[in-house]
Amino acid sequence: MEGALIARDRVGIQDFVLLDSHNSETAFLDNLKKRFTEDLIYTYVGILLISVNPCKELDIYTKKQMDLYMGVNFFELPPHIYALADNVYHTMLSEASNHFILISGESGAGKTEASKKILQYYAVSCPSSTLLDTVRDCMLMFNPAFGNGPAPIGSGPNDNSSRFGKYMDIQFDCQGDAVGGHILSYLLEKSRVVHQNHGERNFHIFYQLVEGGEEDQLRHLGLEKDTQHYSYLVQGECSNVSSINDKNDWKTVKNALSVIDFDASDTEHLFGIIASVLHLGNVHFDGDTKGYAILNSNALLGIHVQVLHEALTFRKIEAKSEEVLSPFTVDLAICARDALAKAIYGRAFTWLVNRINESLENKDSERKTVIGLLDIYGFEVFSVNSFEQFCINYCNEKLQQLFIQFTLKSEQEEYEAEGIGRIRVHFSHCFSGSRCSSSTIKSSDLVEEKHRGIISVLNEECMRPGDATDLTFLEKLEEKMGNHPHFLTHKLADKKTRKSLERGDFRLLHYAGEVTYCIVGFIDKNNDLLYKNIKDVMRLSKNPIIQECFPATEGDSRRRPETVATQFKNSLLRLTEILTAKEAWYVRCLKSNDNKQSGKFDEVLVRHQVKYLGLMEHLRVRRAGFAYRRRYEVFLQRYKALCPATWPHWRGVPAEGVEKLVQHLGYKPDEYKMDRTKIFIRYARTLFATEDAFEICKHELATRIQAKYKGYK
Ligand code: AD9
Ligand code: MG
Repeated sequence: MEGALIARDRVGIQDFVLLDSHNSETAFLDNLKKRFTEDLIYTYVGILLISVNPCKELDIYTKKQMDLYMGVNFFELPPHIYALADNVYHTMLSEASNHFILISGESGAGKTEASKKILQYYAVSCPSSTLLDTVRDCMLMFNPAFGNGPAPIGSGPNDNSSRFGKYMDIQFDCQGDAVGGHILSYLLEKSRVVHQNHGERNFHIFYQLVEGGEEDQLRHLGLEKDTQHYSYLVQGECSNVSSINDKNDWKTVKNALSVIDFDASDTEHLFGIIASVLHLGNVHFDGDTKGYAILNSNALLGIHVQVLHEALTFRKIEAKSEEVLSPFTVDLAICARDALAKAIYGRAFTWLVNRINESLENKDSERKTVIGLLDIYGFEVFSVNSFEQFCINYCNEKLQQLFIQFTLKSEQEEYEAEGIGRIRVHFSHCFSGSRCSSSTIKSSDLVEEKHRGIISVLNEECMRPGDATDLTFLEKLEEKMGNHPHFLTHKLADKKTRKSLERGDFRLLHYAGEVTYCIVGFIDKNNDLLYKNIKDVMRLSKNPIIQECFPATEGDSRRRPETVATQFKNSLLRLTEILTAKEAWYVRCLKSNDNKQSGKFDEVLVRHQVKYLGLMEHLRVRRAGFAYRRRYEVFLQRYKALCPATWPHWRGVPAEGVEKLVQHLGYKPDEYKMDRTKIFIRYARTLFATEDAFEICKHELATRIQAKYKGYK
């Protein structure tokens, strides 16, 4: 296993715990780089997997590779995402416990690719995998088509940037068959539907439909076969991306829809919605003599043009028992139109997630265990950062905290529970406190604190429609956060820093670095309001999906809907609860360079990620503690052949068998500790020596059996 492998490994060390130069960042980076140059993109820190984006296709995801990793012990083969996936699966089965794999890293680092690889592995390796095929097909379609779009150029572009977060459960029965699945989606970046910055595309599905849709279908939907014709598709001046083939992807989408039992009419209705959004984008308003808006388009969504006209150009105000219509200016009508387009897409997206969940639902009530996969949008720093980046980065900050809490806490708890004592490691870099003296101040507190946090202040401003503007929100922030070391604005900055800040900006110091947010749109995006009469009108649509998306009950509710930031904060709280109840595994994805250039290892960029992801600290925890731990049963099962007292069977208590075994092997007292359920081995070399002995023993056994067999012949 590892001992033998280390010698065999071509380049570098495959587990950082074994690195000679203790805790040196330079040695850490050297090792990563060495391996990266040899296309060895995976490296372990104990059981944490680091993956460096190769920015090119590698020949390591074949069926043959999958077979190789199936059921093999974690350290027996070179590091691989399949090894991690396999180990999680087998641990789940043998311990009947629940697990999750947290995949993190900044935008473009390879998180979604990693989650796809894990799903593909399970689809091939699990005994009965029909359901997993469905899951995989759904994900291969749903992610890119409905939830992805390229991130802006200049930010380390990712043509397939995830514009929503996703947590997915796969449920297994006690035989290890996948029996169910469930997806939770987080905060879709709806604003992309109506507006794209330079270098961005809208969601891929729009282009796929226009480019790939059959002639009949397009005619039926009233669509032109030309993406340039649609105002919602051309704003980023980036409708064609060389790495994307919309026509082919369209086929994948159609195939996946059939997998989740979409019939012809479902498909027609879904694409009717996609087409309507495109049509809506082309709705223009002229001003009448008084400057009020008049709609100049034909019927949409099966709603009579006159009715839609009224909804998009007037606001209905209920005064006492009367209803008064107040006309919109052209600008307000455009806002109402865009709000409607976003709402339609957003709600249809949620509807589709629910529909996928229905088809993945486990109908059987038998006890099951779960592997969760978390693939969220990575930390983002663009040239202009808005409300979406604010939410995304806050989410990343929360996950980072969770990682630290889990790794540190679980290590400490395990040692304490086993009476091994406490370890102390300071995670100073990974909280957003690297610039200030106290590492306990976190930017997520600054964001989410009750009554005082940024979300609270934003919500308060959103409660004062009419009076509140983005600028009054900024002033309130300055009032409340003025002294916070992680918060800065033009007004609060010193002369030198002030130059880098516009008047409408605020800057936060996150764990991964500083981000400057442009305040424009915060209030509107957080409110995400849709006028009641527009909702009422949508209910008249003949499209059954639209009817489901705009239920009658919603219109009756007088309660103010929760703001977007509050919904997001609450969904992250629930996610934390889901994750805390499971055993954690980590894939930390690193971006090798900012230009998707294959083979380029940008040391400064990687060093920065290693730092803020807390990888050095994680390594320190691993080193300070016991590098390896094994349950007694597992340890005994593997090495029992090395000791006459345990071979071929140990009939007593497993812990005693292990004690006999390690004494026979000559372990020194400081090399290991025995706890309630596991043996802890301090040095990798001890384990490797054992593993080498095992290799020899296996070899001898095989030779002996062969000789015996020959004797019979
Ligand atoms: V974002 O936060 O959603 O913007 P991700 O998800 O971290 O981001 P993604 O998985 O989409 O990044 O990877 C970006 C691109 O890098 C992919 O489209 C691939 O072209 C490339 N990539 C990433 N990982 C691998 C890999 N293991 N092998 C080959 C890869 N290419
Ligand atoms: Mg992604």
